[in-house]
Amino acid sequence: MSTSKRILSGIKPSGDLNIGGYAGALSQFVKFQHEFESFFFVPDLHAVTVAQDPKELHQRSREIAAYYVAAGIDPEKSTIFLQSQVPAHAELGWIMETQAHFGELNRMTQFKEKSDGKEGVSASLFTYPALMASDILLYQATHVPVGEDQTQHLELTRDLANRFNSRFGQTFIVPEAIVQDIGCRVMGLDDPHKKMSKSNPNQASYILMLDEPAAIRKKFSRAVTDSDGQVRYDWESKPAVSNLIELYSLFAEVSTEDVERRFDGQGYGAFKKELAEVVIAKLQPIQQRFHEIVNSPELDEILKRGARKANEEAGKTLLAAKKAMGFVTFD
Ligand code: ATP
Ligand code: LTN
Repeated sequence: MSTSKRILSGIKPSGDLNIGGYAGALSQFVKFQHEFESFFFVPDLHAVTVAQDPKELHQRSREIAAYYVAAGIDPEKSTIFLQSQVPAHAELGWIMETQAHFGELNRMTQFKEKSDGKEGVSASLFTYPALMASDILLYQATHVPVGEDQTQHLELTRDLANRFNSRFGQTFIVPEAIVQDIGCRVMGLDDPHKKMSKSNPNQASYILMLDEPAAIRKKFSRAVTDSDGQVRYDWESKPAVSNLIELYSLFAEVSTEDVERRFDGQGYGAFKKELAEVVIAKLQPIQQRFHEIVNSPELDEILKRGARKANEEAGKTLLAAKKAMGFVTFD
């Protein structure tokens, strides 16, 4: 079993990526690839737990992979692949369902939020965290960089790994979540109490990775603030401004104290204008590379190579897990 430091993470191809996903996930992937052996995948099997249009799913899956490369993940160093091209995910996912308790799955807040008030909720939306555990455990990941909303799923993954190991013998590494302080929970521009999310019907509440500069300037100029006029980082009393400070800090790669100092006494107008410019500056090269690669044979090659490597790695763990459980295997 591998003991080196490894990360695995992914972004669902279920909608247009916004800068919350960039802050909480993608920018972290880019940073950590140098420190860890890395696996970045597109959880397309997770996306279909809610209905997806086949054409859109197809295109969005390519898009997420293209964002990985465009944002700076080096496909020579990291493995980039599509979940549906590695059958072991579904197979270990089933095994994880046999280990997960109904009550545990029933406590997952993401399930509650996504199923609340909906008709025809799929069984897979309920068992989703078991598949997520399989994604992580198959690669013996030691660390999983995610936004704050995924920490509950990570806790369950740890519980399932421990449960399996104690029932059947040491098989899986028990992974740790990495949730960084800044940007792990980017809030909507219209409401600092709601996560920035593409499911919000108010389009001004989020900035998409592919938004044009004019749209970005407009959305930031309309972002809610408060009435005291000071650029001060204080989530308790100034959540809307603190959210913008975190975004500035993340996109300009400076500390939140630096942001406070820079805009001391300047008011929100100047701050928001410059925030829009730092976000535009960071997104522009990513957008350009994204458009070059998204429908290219280069991306196909990266994904094919990634699938080969991922199948190899995942196959080893799956076999070990099946043997440990007593399935007859011939190898
Ligand atoms: P949905 O809003 O449809 O549930 P999502 O954006 O939460 O989707 P993904 O696109 O798979 O789901 O998210 C990818 C990663 O980005 C996850 O690690 C998630 O925690 C992180 N993330 C998503 N939104 C935010 C946000 N507003 N702030 C910080 N991190 C986020
Ligand atoms: N559940 C995550 C997406 C996801 C994931 C994973 C993230 C599926 N499998 C494995 C990290 C590791 C989400 O909703 N954002």
